[in-house]
Amino acid sequence: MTENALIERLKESIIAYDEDEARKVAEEIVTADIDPLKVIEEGISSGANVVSDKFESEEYYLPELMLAGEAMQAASEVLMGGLSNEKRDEMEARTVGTAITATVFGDIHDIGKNILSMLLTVNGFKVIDLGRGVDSMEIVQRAREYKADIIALSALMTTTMPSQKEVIDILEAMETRDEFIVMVGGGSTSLLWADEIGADGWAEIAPKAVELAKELVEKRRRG
Ligand code: B12
Repeated sequence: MTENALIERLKESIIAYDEDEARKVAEEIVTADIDPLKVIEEGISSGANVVSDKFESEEYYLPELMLAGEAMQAASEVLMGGLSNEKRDEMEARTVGTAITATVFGDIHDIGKNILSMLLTVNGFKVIDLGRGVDSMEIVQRAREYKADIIALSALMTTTMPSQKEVIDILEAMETRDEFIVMVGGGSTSLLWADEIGADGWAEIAPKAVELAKELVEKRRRG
């Protein structure tokens, strides 16, 4: 089966909320040595968008959304496993910087955040993943505790985006805003939103987020 056909099969398995098939195809993709990052964008994310449209048009309801989420999670775990093995050999153990990652308060969507955490790790960052639905104050406290370079905040819903702003507001109130690079992202966010709340960076997809994270850390070190 060609590369594109496998990616299409993965996308279809997500739309059909078929976790077993999604895992199976992801395993075939890893064996076929296809770039996992391409698969995340063209298979998983584009499948997620179709599921999202079906949810909005009420063709799908919450159970379908949940099953599709499990299929996405299963596939991304297999793909990330493949990626980290491959990258582990290539990359020296080095720390580019320390990053705190979290899905913000009130939001349980963590598939994208988990992908971001994994990509930051294989690109040499020390990552402290605080999980999902994390309280803003806890994020700030942990960032200070670990002397993090980056705070990366994921939000998938319009109702939880304000928690990204809340983290920045707390940093400002504590007069520690300058100590951290704050990056925001996740389905419902945009560059405009990032600018509006005074974040340092935004990216639409995790691989771009990693590039930007590296650039921002580098820039900060140069002063
Ligand atoms: C799967 C899913 C679920 C799963 C989540 C499973 C899990 N463990 O994450 C389940 C079924 C649990 C779920 C629940 C709900 N969901 Co939901 N869900 C989705 C869905 C279909 C896909 C999300 C996803 O994983 N995408 C794939 C990943 C790879 O993409 P991503 O997260 O965007 O991440 C990428 C980038 O954004 C970026 N990125 C991510 N984080 C960060 C951080 C930084 C710093 C940067 C730079 C980049 C970055 O990199 C990632 C990889 O490239 C979306 C639709 C969509 N298209 O987003 C709806 C969606 C987000 N859900 C929605 C809703 C409404 C809900 C519920 C409220 C439903 C309900 N009535 O209960 C609950 C929420 C409960 C809560 N309190 O959080 C709405 C939100 C609407 C809105 N705009 O506010 C959406 C948009 C669906 C819709 N069209 O209505 N959901």
